[in-house]
Amino acid sequence: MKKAIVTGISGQDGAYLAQLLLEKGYEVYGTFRRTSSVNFWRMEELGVATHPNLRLVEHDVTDQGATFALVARVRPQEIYNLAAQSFVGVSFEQPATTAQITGVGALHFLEAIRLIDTSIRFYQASTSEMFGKVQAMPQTEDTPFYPRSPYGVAKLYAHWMTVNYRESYDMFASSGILFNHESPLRGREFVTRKITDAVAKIKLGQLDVLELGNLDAKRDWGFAREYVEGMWRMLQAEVADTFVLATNRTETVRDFVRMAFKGAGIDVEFRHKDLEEIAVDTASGKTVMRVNPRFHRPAEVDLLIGNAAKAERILGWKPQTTLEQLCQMMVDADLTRNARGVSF
Ligand code: NDP
Ligand code: GDR
Repeated sequence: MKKAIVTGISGQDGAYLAQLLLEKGYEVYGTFRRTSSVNFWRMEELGVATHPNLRLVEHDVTDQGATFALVARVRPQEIYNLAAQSFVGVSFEQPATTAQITGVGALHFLEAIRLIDTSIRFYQASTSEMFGKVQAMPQTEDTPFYPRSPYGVAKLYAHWMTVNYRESYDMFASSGILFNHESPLRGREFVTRKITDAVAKIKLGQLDVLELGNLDAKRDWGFAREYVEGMWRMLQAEVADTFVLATNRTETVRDFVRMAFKGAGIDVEFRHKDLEEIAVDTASGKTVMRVNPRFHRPAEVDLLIGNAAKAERILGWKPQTTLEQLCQMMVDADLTRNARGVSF
């Protein structure tokens, strides 16, 4: 039985990847950090939290000694490093914490592999945030990086260390530059889920108005379940490499707002009021969305659109779910949860 360590098991991708690897017959060592109230709601929703081949292990990626001990004890064939302080907005307030977790955390695993067993395959969760300020469209593995947040800078460090260890020590260390991927398991602070959760609450009469920041930002949004399949394929490939995973379609946050309201049967119109943009329910005339400058970031990534041709050619990976289907899936899940009074 193959063994894999998955860091960040309590997060969106961790839950989907755990499910995928367990289905493939792996023994999964899912790591989570110690908190006063542990929450595995995502794995519970997927029905894998109590799977007999899942071992939940306490571990913090900022602890180098603990990382060595973990790798030496488990001796996995594969390590997927998904743990991160992954919220871009917070990285401006906690840049040093973000650097330690999101940047140096990856180095601890690379060092552990170098010193313990270089045959262990390593996946680093890199991100389109590394492209940051637009240098080319669409973005590919060859597009220059220009990160626009402490999160993006930390991820860039981890990405280059992964490339450097691959080239220096002949290690199988791959980096997946994944564009935004969403799902009903997305954290509620991220914009798509914030929108679908609020739309569901507005539909159910539990909330009046959704407040957002920059509506003009454009993102390439895909479905998380398909993206974790791409991670796994990267570690099954013949050679380690860097791959972009994306849908090659970009839409504004405003478009996603319209789509989500439509998914709940509400038609909205965007207008300006007191210099700020609002969205009005055309049936009731009520304001259901307004811009609050509190949600603007000190620096923004304006436009992301990726080209995953290399992943399709070498890994046979291709996104299947359209943004409309993804949005509807998220709205439906949030309608069900909020109707039951359950909201994660
Ligand atoms: P989440 O924020 O949902 O999950 C992040 C995970 O990291 C959580 O399990 C979190 O634990 C864990 N974590 C945070 N700090 C530590 C720490 N010090 N030690 C151990 N674990 C820690 O992110 P996603 O699942 O969406 O993303 C997975 C990875 O992919 C992340 O690295 C993210 O940056 C990256 N990525 C994500 C993209 C996306 O669109 N989703 C796109 C590109 C890259 P806890 O539950 O305790 O907070
Ligand atoms: P992002 O995702 O920063 O792309 O990082 P997020 O959903 O937070 O923001 C997307 C865009 O929406 C704009 N926006 C808002 N964002 C949030 N969170 N809340 C708001 O109210 C709001 N209003 C407008 C943002 O300014 C931004 O332009 C995600 C994370 O998963 C990273 O870990 C990952 O690396 C990248 O995607 C790819």
